[in-house]
Amino acid sequence: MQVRTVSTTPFQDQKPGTSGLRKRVAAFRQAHYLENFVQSIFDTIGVPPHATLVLGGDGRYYNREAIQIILRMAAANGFRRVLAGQGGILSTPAASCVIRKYQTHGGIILSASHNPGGPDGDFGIKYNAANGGPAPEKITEAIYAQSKKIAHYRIADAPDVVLDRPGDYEIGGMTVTVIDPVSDYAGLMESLFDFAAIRTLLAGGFRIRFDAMHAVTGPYAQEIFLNRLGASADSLMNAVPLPDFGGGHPDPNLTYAHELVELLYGGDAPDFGAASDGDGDRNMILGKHFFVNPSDSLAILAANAHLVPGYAQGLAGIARSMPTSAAADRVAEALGIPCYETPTGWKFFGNLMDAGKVTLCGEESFGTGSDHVREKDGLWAVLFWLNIIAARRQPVETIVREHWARFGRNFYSRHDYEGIPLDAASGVMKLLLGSFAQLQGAQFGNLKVKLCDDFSYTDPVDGSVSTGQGVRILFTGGSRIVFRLSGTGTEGATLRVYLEAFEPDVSKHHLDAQQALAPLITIALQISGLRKRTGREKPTVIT
Ligand code: VG1
Ligand code: CO
Repeated sequence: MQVRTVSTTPFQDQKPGTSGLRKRVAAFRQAHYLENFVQSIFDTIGVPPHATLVLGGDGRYYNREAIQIILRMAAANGFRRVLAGQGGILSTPAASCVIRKYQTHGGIILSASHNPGGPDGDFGIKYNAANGGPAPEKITEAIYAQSKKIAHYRIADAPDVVLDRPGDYEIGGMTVTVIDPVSDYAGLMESLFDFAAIRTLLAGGFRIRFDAMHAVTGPYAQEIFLNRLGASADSLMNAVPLPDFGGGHPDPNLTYAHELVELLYGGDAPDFGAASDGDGDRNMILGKHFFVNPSDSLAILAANAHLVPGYAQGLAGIARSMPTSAAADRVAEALGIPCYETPTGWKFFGNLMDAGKVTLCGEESFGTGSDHVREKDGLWAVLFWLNIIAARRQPVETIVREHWARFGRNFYSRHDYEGIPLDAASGVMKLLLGSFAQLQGAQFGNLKVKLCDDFSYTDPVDGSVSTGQGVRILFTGGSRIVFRLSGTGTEGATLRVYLEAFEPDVSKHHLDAQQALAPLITIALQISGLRKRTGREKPTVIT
């Protein structure tokens, strides 16, 4: 094998965000750009003898080219084997599953998740460690530091590997094992959930509709819902992955998954609707004419986990990201288990799961998962819901309303201001950070500020500290407003405003969330001056 050592110069912008490095496709296509980052990963993690790497992506534009480059670099950097998804495909949770099942050294996942794809869209890359989870901050920081001083990368001269048929292929002394991207994952799902009960539910006329949004979950949904659970073919939509996701925005929320939403809110609606994102780690759950807030979803899964075979032995604990509503906290309290509050991003859950401190984790951003893998998992959440419905024999809406009646309702919403100028976004944050003294104890109508701070987190397992994780304005009575800048965008800045109010009174649970949160929305606009600074009258997306 001919290994070339190529001289290169660093790029200054390879800092991983909330979930890996995301840039426009055009940025990744610059000479040496991808190679620099991949070499920085290998230099940081070290490649021990006989190491195996998992490699796959969400199938978006540039996925195949990137995989060929990474295979040649893996061979040149001393990997013994790469497990690659057939066709270059592996959903994020499936990659996590494969890393764990085959006890590999780690994996590289190519995805920009819910960001649009195509030649003018986004591409992304992230490294997951041997536990199957996103590399923790100290590793992503080290990769970034390495990317700023890199001088060479190593790459083998070898022809492309055919990725379209399972089997073993040789490249520069390294074996590439092309695996079926679906079967290990589908097997894991079957081991956790009561497939027989779900099959009976579906056979009895319960109608479901799953929207893969032209992204990676299509083949997984085909195998799990159609082949293994006997759902009818019309249960799936947009199930063929496309490199540009059909021109859409593969983000399962009320705005971007509107095709599914219209069906579920229309006449003769199915009983259950769900969608997943570009790389398969997010989920949206809908009932007939009903939307399940993701924060509520986490709480409801926890409260009903005893009905699901994989979790019937009990939960060790729950973790949620800071902006996620406190609905899960009350369930944890009732179950007598701990609830942890972490910064945004799945990488903060890994240590807690590895240490056996938590079983379920969730984020308000349509992410839920458990310690079965170390990523959030879209189809897992859908199956969890179907298992609960099969056991309780109640519609989605009834399950949610009964939950609120028992635990109280956490009205919740997130308002995103996307693509605003960077200086306007940082101006808003700076203003807020400078107003803590003034806000502390301030009275707004019947809401009184109890505390404001810039959230920081000390990992209870390794003691690492993460600061600057979002401005929190906490009111007496449990209401709060959180302001945060997104760490996954590729253009301008996205300001996220998270709003939450707790309502124990069941006679008010029917209210619309925006209506119930109106006083908080007014306060948020007032104290941040965001309309003036951003020139935006309204958020781009409300979830
Ligand atoms: C967003 C979400 C966060 C999630 C992250 C990755 O991050 O808010 O909860 O973990 O995306 O999800 P940010 O920094 O833009 O708010 V995914 O499906 O893109 O891997
Ligand atoms: Co995702």
